[in-house]
Amino acid sequence: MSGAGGVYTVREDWYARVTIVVAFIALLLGGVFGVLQVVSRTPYWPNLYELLARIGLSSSADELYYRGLTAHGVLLAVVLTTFYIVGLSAYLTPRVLGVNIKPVLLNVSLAMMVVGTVLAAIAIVLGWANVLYTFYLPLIGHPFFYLGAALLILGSWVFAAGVFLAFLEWRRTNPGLGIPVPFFGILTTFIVWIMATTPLVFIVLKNHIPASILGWSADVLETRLFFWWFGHALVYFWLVPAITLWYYYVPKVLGVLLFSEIIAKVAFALFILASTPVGLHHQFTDPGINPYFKYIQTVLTLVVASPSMLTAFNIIATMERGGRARGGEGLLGWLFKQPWRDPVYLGLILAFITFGNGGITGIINASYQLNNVVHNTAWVVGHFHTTVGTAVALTFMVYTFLLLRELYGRELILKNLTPAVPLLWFTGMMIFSIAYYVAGLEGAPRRTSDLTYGGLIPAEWILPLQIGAMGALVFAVGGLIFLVQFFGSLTIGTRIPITQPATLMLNPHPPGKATILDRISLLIIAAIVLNILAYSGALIELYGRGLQPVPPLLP
Ligand code: HAS
Repeated sequence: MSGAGGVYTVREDWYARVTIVVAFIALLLGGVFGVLQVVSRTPYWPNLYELLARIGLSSSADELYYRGLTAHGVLLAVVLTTFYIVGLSAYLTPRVLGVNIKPVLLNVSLAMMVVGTVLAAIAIVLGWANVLYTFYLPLIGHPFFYLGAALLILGSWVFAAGVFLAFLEWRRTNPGLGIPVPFFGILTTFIVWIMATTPLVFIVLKNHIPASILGWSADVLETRLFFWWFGHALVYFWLVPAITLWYYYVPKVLGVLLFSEIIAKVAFALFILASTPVGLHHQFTDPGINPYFKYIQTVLTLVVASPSMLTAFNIIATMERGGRARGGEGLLGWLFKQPWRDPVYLGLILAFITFGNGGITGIINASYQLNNVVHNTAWVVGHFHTTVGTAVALTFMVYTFLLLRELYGRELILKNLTPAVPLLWFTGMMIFSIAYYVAGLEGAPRRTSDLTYGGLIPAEWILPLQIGAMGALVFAVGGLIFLVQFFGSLTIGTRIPITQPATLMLNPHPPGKATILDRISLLIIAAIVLNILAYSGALIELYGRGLQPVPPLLP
């Protein structure tokens, strides 16, 4: 099949088809664990883990809860996102650039990622790694868990190498041309990913794998410092592809140009610069780190929040431009002229609006003082379900309605139900998140198997947690409809000829001349310098004081 510039996309499309199917298998399994969890930890609702323990799945409901929570977090926050993002990028890269990704890199990457996922899944499903998706030491899991995670990440690095090589090839044949916005998004995604995962790979090799295989002791604060150096940048690895799809699809459907291509590129550049040097905002309550270093990273956190605000402005201005071009008048008339009947558009905008909810709570989390109120409470659960759980996951789901036709060559089944997916997900998530914010502000904790505290649960927690659980069931129904449509279309959907990629991915912005923003190497150097500045103080403090290793502990 030929695409932009006559490029053949057979290998990339095969890779994308497989990885996106794996991503949605993860959504299916992770979703089941999510439902089990929310029902079981809602006060006065049945504890499903107790029933499962009674039929012999484990000796204790508590153990099953942590096993389920590990599975839920790893499947959704790691497997769903990573597999979807590499798949989407494999699909977009040749279409936007007109350059192929080297097939050998696609094959090696896929093999490593799948083997890694299977190894980690074995460890989690058998209850050998109840360490949650943050796997803080000294809690320790089976070596399969860490080796699997390492393979998954290294496999994605191999894919990233393919994207970078394709970019260099494009740059060689297009000197002086600005990078097309959708590809700028992909490039940003993988630059952030490599910068994020480098500290993680270092600490997993230094501490987790020796602790797991040889029982070596490790320093807890050192592990957490490197984990969060990765952990916050990770969220922009999830977010940037979603933003890329908003930038691509919103103007395309409205038939107008993006309000500002420069603002879009500035936003991506800021993500490259400031995604990684901010992890200390997850460690405000950790002792042993000088508050000055935490303050520096608080400021940088506000810097990394700014590209999201630029995105908000750019998308809303594009919507207004499109609405007015379609006849919308007055202050808000343009809102009624949006193509709301297009379920993909509707879903992307609902995901975008939900990001407003999650983003604002992120700013609250990032405040040194307010973080003390919300840290480790249900509030944080509300925050990440609106960000990664909706801004990202809902964007990926609704965009897949298009990919079913354009990538898999299948007609969507149960078409009339399609708008229900974004509407139920959005409504359920709003109820869930707001109720969990309220519960969190009342002090309800996250990550505890017994929320009733042996019958001593404060009355203020009960109603919000129950309302939140109802919201969760609403968005779970939306997710179920999506999964039925996705897997159903793949198996019984009518086969259709695949649209020419060139028409699907026609770039609404013909790229202009390169500017300073297209000097990717400068951005990378500046980002590395910023990381050194932001982290050197905390590292000198940590290593200067001397490590205090403790032996690993089985959960
Ligand atoms: Fe976060 C914890 C701070 C963004 C994910 N975050 C988490 C965790 C996850 C997560 C998973 O400072 C939990 C980790 C764990 O297990 O412990 N986060 C932020 C900040 C931002 C932020 C400042 N987070 C994200 C994104 C995520 C994500 C994006 C996933 C994709 N987060 C924190 C902090 C913690 C944290 C602390 C630690 C908490 C603790 O104590 O444990 C910012 O990047 C957010 C900027 C975004 C905005 C929103 C812009 C508005 C938009 C839409 C506007 C729409 C409108 C509607 C107005 C400022 C884009 C228009 C209407 C129409 C009709 C069109």
